[in-house]
Amino acid sequence: MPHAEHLYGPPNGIKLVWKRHAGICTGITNHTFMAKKSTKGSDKKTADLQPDIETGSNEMMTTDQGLLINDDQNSLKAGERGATLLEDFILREKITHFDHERIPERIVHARGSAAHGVFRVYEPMTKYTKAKFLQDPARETPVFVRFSTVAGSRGSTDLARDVRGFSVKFYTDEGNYDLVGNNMPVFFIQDAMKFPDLIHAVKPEPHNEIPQAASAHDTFWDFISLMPESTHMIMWAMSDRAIPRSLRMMEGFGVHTFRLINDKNESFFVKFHWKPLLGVHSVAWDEAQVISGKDADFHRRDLWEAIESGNFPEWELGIQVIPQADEHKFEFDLLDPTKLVPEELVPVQRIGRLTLNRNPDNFFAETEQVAFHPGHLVPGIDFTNDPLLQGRLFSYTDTQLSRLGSPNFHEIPINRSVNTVHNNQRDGHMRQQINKDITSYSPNSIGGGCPFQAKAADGGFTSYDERIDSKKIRGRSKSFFDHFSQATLFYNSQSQAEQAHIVNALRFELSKVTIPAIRDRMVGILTQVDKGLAKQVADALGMPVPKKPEQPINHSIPADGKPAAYQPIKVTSSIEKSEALSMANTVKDTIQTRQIAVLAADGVDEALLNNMVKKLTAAGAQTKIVAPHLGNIKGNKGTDIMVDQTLFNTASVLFDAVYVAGGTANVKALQNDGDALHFVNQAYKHCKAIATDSDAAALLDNTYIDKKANGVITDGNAKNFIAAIGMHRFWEREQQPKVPA
Ligand code: HDE
Repeated sequence: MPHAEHLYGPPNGIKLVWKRHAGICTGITNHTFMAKKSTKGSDKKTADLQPDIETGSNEMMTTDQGLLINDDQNSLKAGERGATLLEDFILREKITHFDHERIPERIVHARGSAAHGVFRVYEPMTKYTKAKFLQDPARETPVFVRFSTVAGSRGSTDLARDVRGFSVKFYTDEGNYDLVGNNMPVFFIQDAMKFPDLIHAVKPEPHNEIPQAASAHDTFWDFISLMPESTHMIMWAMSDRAIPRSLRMMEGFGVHTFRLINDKNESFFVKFHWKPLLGVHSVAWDEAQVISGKDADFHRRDLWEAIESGNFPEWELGIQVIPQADEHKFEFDLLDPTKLVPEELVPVQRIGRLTLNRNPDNFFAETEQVAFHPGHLVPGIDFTNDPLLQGRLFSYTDTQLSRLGSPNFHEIPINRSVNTVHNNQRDGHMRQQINKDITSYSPNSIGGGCPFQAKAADGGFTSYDERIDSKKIRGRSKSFFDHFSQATLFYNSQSQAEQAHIVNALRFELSKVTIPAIRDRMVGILTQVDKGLAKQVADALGMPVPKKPEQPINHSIPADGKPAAYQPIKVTSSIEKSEALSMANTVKDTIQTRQIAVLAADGVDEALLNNMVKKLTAAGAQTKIVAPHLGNIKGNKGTDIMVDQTLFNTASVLFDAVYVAGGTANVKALQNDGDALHFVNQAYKHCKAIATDSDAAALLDNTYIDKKANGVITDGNAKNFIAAIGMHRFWEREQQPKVPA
């Protein structure tokens, strides 16, 4: 046994460094989420409440039954070269566990990233709701937030053109409250009955499972072109909102109209919003496609790194409150999830702040096993009859049963309520709780009647006593028949550049459709939104705008009618434009957490480089030295400067802006380096801020860059560069002759 000592500890010379909990085995604790105070960076030391089994420095490897393992390198064999013995229970335990490591991925929203954090309300919301977590500004409510794409599978790219999920689990003292929303305020369909159809249409086609995480294919547009109620959502999905710069720079929306209920049992309709403090920003479509190849984890990495470096992402919770009496005041139906309530009609009140301050410790245990449900409510919040929401109330528990495999999914640490759970639910797969009482029924006398029901005054949940008095019907209200006016409102509210991006997205997607009749129907629908939009799309598809567009058939049945096709209508919107719908009006005065590439080679002017890096860092940005090789480069004064990334292993699309430092030898090297030229060309193509020191401006002569264009700074002025980065992008550059790569 020449290597025997290796089996009993680390090989000589290798010092084991345990990541955390050195010397302590925490075992499985009862709860994960007691508020963890966190200042800067990760607060792993306080993670002593974590529900994972940690390895201490003196601990030995065991089987799942706790038996110490003597040899984890070799299976048990009949002789040195013999067959493996069935008797080897240690091998079988290990392989069996491995074979069952995967659980079914979510049918939608499979690709996700999450973080822990806290929520705090600014003022008591007593006027509108009795929900306790919305009363006390001194109280921090722990949260777990999961972001996701919808269509792709678990390993798909972050940068797919898609809706983003934005799910928040509040661990309140009154039980878990889940706000399971999206980054767009409306949805494709009005009735839950159509959800499986929508998802079947957008998922990869069943014969060849192509394309992954993309809506640009026949079945999706076939369905959409026959579902005029999707038109408003399609405008959002084709806009830049579908390709966010960062999960930290997205809005969130509850989508449906919910209810707030106060302690006098008064009900208010409410729309929920999340407003990111860094503003709402997106990337260019060409950029998104390149990022998908260069770094498919772009959003996941960005979220993780921001939290690790102490740059905690923040959002304000906004509410639009509509008194019960105003239910029918609008030209749209509040129960119709294809409509938003323009902020001009009902302003958004910002009532609290969400801060994400801790990364999960284990992706599977937390991000994968978290189970959201729009039906996880607390007293003071309730549903409306939105038919999409009503269908969701069934779906989410049902899906957890197949995904997590047991009705005990609420006992998985990430899903546990901080309020102690007492009820008569018992047993089932993987039950964790050991109930010691003999009564699992109510009423009982043996158990003293426990657990008791809670009075409403003591926090017992009561549903809002909405009056319902009607016939059973399959159909929908005529107030749901307008499918185009808010699609037009959205399009009209966009800046010129944003409109151009919608046109291009539709051109891209529809050009991937192989069946001409589908393209015809879609362009026909677009004529209902805006004639100019339809014409521009049709031109790129090489087809005429249908003279008499095929009237889209609405398949829903009027509540009072027969099951015959009828035409959707377009009502006149009471406003023509809504500022809040355009990202052009977002926050543009901060460069916090922006990633800046500093291109440099041997001979770089150290003074200029240091000065720029210092100023960018002071303004909150993060700089990376990108050079032709790894290791160090030599500055013009002979100093070794450490390189972060190379022109070969990174790319311009992974940065927000580029700075090219001065220095004669440096400029000469970069000027003749194809990768460096490609780097700045691409930054220019994607309309990013570019700065050079005065002598380094010569490098731009070898590129497609117009030195006079907006956002191009050629005198090394840091102040102007910082202001330009804050603008996010200079989309007007897209009008100029295009950069080829
Ligand atoms: Fe979901 N949705 N959904 N959805 N949804 C799921 O639940 C469903 C809808 C949303 O990070 C599933 O646990 C139906 C609207 C998010 O874990 C499933 C309908 C909105 C997430 C499901 C909708 C959403 C989901 C899949 C139409 C925005 C990810 C896995 C009636 C308001 C949650 C799961 C996470 C996940 C069903 C429509 C948001 C299958 C039937 C509208 C953010 O239950």
